[in-house]
Amino acid sequence: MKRVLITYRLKPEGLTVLNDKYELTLPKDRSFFSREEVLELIPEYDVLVPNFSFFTDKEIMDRGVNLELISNFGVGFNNIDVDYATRKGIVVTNIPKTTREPTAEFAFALLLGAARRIGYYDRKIRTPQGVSWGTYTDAGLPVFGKTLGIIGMGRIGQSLARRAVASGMNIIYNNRNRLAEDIEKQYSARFVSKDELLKTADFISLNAPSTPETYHMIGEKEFNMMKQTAVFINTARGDMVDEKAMLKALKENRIWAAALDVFENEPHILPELLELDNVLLAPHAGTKTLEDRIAMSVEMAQNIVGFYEGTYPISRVN
Ligand code: 8YV
Repeated sequence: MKRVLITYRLKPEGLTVLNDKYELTLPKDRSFFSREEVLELIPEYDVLVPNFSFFTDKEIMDRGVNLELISNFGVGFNNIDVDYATRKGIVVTNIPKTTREPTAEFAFALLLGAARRIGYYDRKIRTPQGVSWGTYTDAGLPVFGKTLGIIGMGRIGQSLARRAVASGMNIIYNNRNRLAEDIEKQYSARFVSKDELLKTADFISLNAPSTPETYHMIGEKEFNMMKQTAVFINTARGDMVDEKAMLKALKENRIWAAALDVFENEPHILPELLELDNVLLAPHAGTKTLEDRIAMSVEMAQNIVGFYEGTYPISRVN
């Protein structure tokens, strides 16, 4: 029986795909195994299931002498040294199907929330001084008729575009490769350079993967290129943005607002960001619904079954 080490508390519905056929170990009384615990256990296991916060590096793979598969619980795999896994002949899989719609939905919720200042209103209305109910209040920004610039037009970017188009937005995008014409047509999306996108978009959403090439791809120079009324949304990975430069841009009102689900040093958030009214914050919650977590668990488990039994197509990243 193949042995599977899961570093976090997975939903039982996901486990039913594996039960009886695989021997599973996962933390029962808390959310995560510590790195030390994984290092201790890993030599006995064939499969490792990390989540985005478990760094699966050389040390883990070298200790995992029986490791054949790393079945990542997430679409992003910047937590895994994929090159090293490839060199060791370890297969790495991810879960692009079930993370697509919830992440796009959350990105759009953040876009609307930041534009219409929902977090700000909610915060203020609860305070003794309250909010202004006056006729002259013009705190928000409309979304209808505005341009959304999507950096990274993969699955999640396209699902975000679909929602934005339905809300009357125009789409421009930048991507490693230009999309096929029929796909562009679906969203009336126009391919532009990154600079043009930064200069002309009213809303800018980051939906690209975190790689060494995309590290700090949005920094001081990029924030300075944006419109003063720009809203920046990040549901991808925190390390793609120079957080200090973003803080400066927000403090100096160089841009209008930011809506953030991810941070450079999660779960640590720059304390000064917490003090700003033009920032909407979430705790890496893009896929945090019970239904989506169950679906993600099943997709992850099917990667394992597919790998060993060939009964499901698997999503390989190497
Ligand atoms: C999850 C994510 O919260 O899929 C990803 O890459 O960042 C999120 O969907 C995470 O993977 C859970 O570990």
